[in-house]
Amino acid sequence: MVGSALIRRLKSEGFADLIVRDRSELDLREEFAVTKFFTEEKPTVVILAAAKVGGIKANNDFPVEFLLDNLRIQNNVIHAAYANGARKLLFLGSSCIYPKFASQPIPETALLSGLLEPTNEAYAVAKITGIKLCQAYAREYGANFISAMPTNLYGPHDNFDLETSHVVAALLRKAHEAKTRKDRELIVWGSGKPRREFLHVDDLASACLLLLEKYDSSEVINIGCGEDISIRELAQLICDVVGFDGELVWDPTKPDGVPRKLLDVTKVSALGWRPSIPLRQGIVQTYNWFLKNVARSTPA
Ligand code: GFB
Repeated sequence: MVGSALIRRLKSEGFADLIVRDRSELDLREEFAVTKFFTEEKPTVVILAAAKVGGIKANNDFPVEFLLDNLRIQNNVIHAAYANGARKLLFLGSSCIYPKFASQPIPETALLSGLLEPTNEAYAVAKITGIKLCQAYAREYGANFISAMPTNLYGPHDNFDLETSHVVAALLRKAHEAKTRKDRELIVWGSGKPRREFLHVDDLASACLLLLEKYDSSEVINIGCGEDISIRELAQLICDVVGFDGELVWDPTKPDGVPRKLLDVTKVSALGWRPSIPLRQGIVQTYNWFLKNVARSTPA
């Protein structure tokens, strides 16, 4: 999802010399393959968007894979970028790196100031390690390696698998299938009380381009839209967009996760960046993408 948004944006800005590999062409967990790729291609600028990602349930179920795969990917790519003279590297982390009970909105200075949310601690530790590795290359070797922390993302090419997806994709698919089956109920995980900030992936891509052009500090920088909503409000919004009018049924056996993770976006705003896609408009666009690209091929 993030990679395809970055490619769309870079191409629209006229960057023609993009070197792209998908997972089937290059497994970034394999050190030899990554070393060979970087030695051959010697990219000038590297955007590390690849990661093992997932929603709250996937993170909670597979801590080994979330820790090990992401450490392997990060260690391989960040070192190979340095060893092959990359002029700049942008590492993408996540808002889950911040403490469970960080003050809201969360400033970048909150990093490592408290205990993490248990459900995604493995992924958070991997991402914090990636930040620290970039900062170490900057300090020891003067590498221009920067780290950006996006808030919860959604958009085209998201993962719509109901077991491993994030909440927006999951609820869009659930509401669509409930409407198609003429169900009278839709199961939503948790209590509905947690609050989340959602950024369309095309807005993230525009922020990444600005950081590549204007940001050269190894200090972490947040990327978010500056407002959040409760999961209950999100579920109601998605049902309205999809046109499902049944009842929401809450499943307390599923975790709520962190109560809130609204990012302080003062730093990125000071660079002149603003998001441009309001949540409802972004959800409508993502639903239309889902209808064209996923709904037909997925049995309800
Ligand atoms: O998006 P989500 O899976 O990740 O869940 P987090 C957000 C909230 O939505 C949680 C609720 O409170 C979920 O319980 N929710 C309700 C649902 N219904 C559903 C559903 O059908 N599917 C899902 N997935 N959630 C992730 C981290 O936390 O945030 C990742 O685990 C990453 O590592 C990502 O950092 C950005 O926002 O809770």
